[in-house]
Amino acid sequence: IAECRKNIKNHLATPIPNFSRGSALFGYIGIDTIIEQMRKKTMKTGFDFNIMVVGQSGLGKSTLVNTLFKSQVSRRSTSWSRDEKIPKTVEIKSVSHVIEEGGVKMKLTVIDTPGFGDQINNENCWEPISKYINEQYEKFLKEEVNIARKKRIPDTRVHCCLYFISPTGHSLRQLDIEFMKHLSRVVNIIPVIAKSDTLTLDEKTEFKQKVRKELEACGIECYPQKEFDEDMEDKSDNDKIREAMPFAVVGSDKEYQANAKRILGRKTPWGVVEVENPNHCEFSLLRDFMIRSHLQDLKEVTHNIHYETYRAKRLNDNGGLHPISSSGQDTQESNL
Ligand SMILES: Nc1nc2c(ncn2[C@@H]2O[C@H](COP(=O)(O)OP(=O)(O)OP(=O)(O)O)[C@@H](O)[C@H]2O)c(=O)[nH]1
Ligand SMILES: [Mg+2]
Repeated sequence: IAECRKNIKNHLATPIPNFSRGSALFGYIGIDTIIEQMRKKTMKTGFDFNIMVVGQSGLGKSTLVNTLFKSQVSRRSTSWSRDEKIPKTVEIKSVSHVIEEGGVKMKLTVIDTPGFGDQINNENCWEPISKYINEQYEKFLKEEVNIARKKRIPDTRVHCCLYFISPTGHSLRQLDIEFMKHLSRVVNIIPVIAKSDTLTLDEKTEFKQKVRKELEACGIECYPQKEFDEDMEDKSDNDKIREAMPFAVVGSDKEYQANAKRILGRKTPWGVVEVENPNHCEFSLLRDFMIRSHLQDLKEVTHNIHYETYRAKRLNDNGGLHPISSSGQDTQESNL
């Protein structure tokens, strides 16, 4: 106690260097170390991030899945080789890859879906996709209401859905509008213009503008949704993104040699379209937007808005979901 008193006396005797700082009156508490504590925790547990690709058949969805894994996203992780020709996708399939950077582990899962819109009757063709998304919410909800719930529930919910628009240069198809109208309420949709190497620069600019106008006219709210901008800074950052959307992408899983560097690209008679070169297409802009600037926000909107809506509806409909005991199935904790 005497030691303690002495310390306090000494402390009070020391002149306070900066009166404008409230905490200076009492000395440094260390509130800001929370950041370091959170960083350590995240490094230990890692995190899940799930992207889904959706759109009509043949627009390059499976190719873009490979592009994502072969691009700088995962270059530093174990080598990813899948060089055979990409077949037509016939069922929903997910590919996961643990990527580690600066000691932080991310389990990136990309969910590939079969193209739709090539049937005679395309009515409700988005149903299998909407079913898959809801199934992941249901899985999470069941884990949450479990009496003996896990410390960390594996997150398989779709954090962002890349919707592929055909590079027609005309307008959106009715099917695109219907899909986005239905799904934008349950998942974060990011529209992309597929195979943008088929458009000239002017066509691309014009088409992007047209798509933005059409989406607005149809009342479709893609990610980042205006209503969830938290402050003016958020709004001005997101406005820039909303003005740049939809990102015009090019996909490829073939590597070429350029200036002593291996690059992902598409070889044409008039040169190589470099997938990760921002002067050639917007793939790297899209990737940086999803991973470098908005990853946490995509996860938060999924959890706080989309999942919460599902959860409230489900609990209401059911008159309160009964606790479910551990089924033994799918109960493995995330092993990140
Ligand atoms: N020009 C061009 N062709 C592409 C691009 N991406 C993919 N392709 C080609 O388009 C064809 C179809 O690609 P996939 O990736 O199988 O298309 P998908 O959307 O997965 O098709 P489904 O599985 O039937 O839904 C392949 O021949 C690809 O090489 C691109 O960005 N530009
Ligand atoms: Mg496919």
